[in-house]
Amino acid sequence: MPETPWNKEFECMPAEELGKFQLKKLQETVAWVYERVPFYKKKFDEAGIKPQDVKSLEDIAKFPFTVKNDLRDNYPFGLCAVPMSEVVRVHASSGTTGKPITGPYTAGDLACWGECMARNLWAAGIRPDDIAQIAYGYGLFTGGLGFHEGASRLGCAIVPTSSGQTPRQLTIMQDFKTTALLCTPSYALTMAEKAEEMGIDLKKFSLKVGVFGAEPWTQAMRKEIQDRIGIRAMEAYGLTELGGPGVAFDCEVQDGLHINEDYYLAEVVDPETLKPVPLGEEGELVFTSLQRKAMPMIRYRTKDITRLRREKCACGRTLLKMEKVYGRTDDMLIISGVNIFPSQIESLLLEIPEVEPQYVLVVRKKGYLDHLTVRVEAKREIYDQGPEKEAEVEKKISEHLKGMLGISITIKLVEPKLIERSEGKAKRIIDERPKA
Ligand code: DLL
Repeated sequence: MPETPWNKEFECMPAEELGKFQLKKLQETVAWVYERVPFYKKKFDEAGIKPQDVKSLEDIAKFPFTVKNDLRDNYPFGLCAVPMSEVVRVHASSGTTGKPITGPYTAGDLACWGECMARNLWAAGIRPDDIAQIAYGYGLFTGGLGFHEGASRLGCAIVPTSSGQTPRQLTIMQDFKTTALLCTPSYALTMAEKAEEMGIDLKKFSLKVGVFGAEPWTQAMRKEIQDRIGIRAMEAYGLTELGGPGVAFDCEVQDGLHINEDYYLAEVVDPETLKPVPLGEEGELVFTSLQRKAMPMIRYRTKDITRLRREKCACGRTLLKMEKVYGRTDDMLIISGVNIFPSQIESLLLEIPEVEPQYVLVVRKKGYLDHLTVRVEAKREIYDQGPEKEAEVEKKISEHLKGMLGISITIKLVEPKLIERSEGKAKRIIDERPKA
């Protein structure tokens, strides 16, 4: 028997009833921003659409999109729909270029965040008697405090270590008998590796579950974490622009992430034509927030690539599912005309027993063409066998990638521990192409 969800009413609501709820919230949200945010008023007026034109959920397609640059242009609080006196917290994402993206919250927004995250943690199997070590970064990043909000709501014991200082994390984990580890998947692997180095067997710890997110990771990486740490590896998805983690989460079935549909209206669009695609087809994920007050988002283009599925999950939840994010439209590499996501390469590397799951992709220009080199760490026993063995493994990987992806990729085996370890989001791509 599946366990009852945190919020059975909404997580198991029949689709028709949920649709009615969403429509009401959508009408309120578009009216809210139209009246309060000049940016949205202008954009809606230009598109010839008024809040009262929203008669069905499909009408969302008539609204203009919002993109990251709109947030940058209105930095820091130009898209805020409430006076500062009602804002109680501001988060921000570092972003790779330019100004950060800000995310203000009202007290009500924080309460909603706590609810969304409590669903996530509960679905992962975390209960009030658990001890949750939050090793996502605390600060402007939404990871640490977002999980904190949810864990407080759920009522488990919080150990707010934040990220970094790995040996100390491990000591605390052992001494406090931590049962749930919350961090990025790449940091979980960094911890596993550190533990192995220190001769510590994490499987003997009290850990039973981890909730990982904030960066793309494959099913193969999930398995690796589960096997190495001896826990169930569960997932969280979200982004600063929509309030951080808590947008979607996976359940015990581990087959797709349930979207908190009473808070977020999801669409998938073709990234080129920007037309909505039918359920089940791949495209860019677009969200409209339905209950946020400080900074609602209308049709925010996430750049994350996935598919949506409406199906009754074996866990009992009726919430729409999104598949694990395959990658982003903007970290998609095009090598010899083939679109490649780092996650595809990761899955293939994890099939090679001679290497560690530590890699970076280096993109360079060779003549007119982009060329990809994968630097991946050899296992110690392979590396110690010397250059001949290395060349043999490089050839093996290169042939494997060529067979699966159809393109030639240079493989460079590197010494164990050479690749910089992640304490937060892993940096997987080094782009050495000249800037246009
Ligand atoms: O990473 C929020 C978060 C914190 C999510 C903790 C989960 C756990 P940003 O820093 O704004 O927010 O980055 C958002 O990270 O558009 C995705 O590309 C990526 N991302 C987040 N979660 C996942 C995931 C947080 N589970 C961007 N799988 C998003 C794949 C993810 N990518």
